[in-house]
Amino acid sequence: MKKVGIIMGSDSDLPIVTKATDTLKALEIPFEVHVYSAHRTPVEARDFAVNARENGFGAIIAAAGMAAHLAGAIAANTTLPVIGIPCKSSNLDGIDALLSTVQMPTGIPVATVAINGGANAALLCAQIFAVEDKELAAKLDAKRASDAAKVLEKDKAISASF
Ligand code: RP5
Repeated sequence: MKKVGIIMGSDSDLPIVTKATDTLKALEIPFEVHVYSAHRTPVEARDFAVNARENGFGAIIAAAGMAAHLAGAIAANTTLPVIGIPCKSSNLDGIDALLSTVQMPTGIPVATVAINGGANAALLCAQIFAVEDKELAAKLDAKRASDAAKVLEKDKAISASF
């Protein structure tokens, strides 16, 4: 199976990235994690993206906050799918990162998840990989069913309490 590359702009983004790594671990999808910044280490960020396909990656998650150009800068240097996680790391509550990540110009797409949406970024990678992987698709179906069962349990409990 291809690997997921996870890049974060700063180690301060790690709590959000952990939601993605936990999800990938649960689905047994291999991944690598790095700290490369579009602004502080632009050469390393670019090199990672340029070589990602050859290095066995099938998708890249880029997590960054503030003026979050990381996902876009990665996407500019690869045609692998890039999923951006806007991180809430300033007084603007992540709206700055959300707009910086989602508003990509035509030709260089970034699939942007919710502010701090680490788990969904991993699930989207899994769904991309599952297009060609029936075993992984079955795991995703099982997770959906288990998540739904948990909600219905909560429904029962709440409903019974009134
Ligand atoms: C962004 O600036 C990082 O992705 C992080 O979310 C934010 C703050 O970085 P630090 O100052 O905590 O390193 O580039």
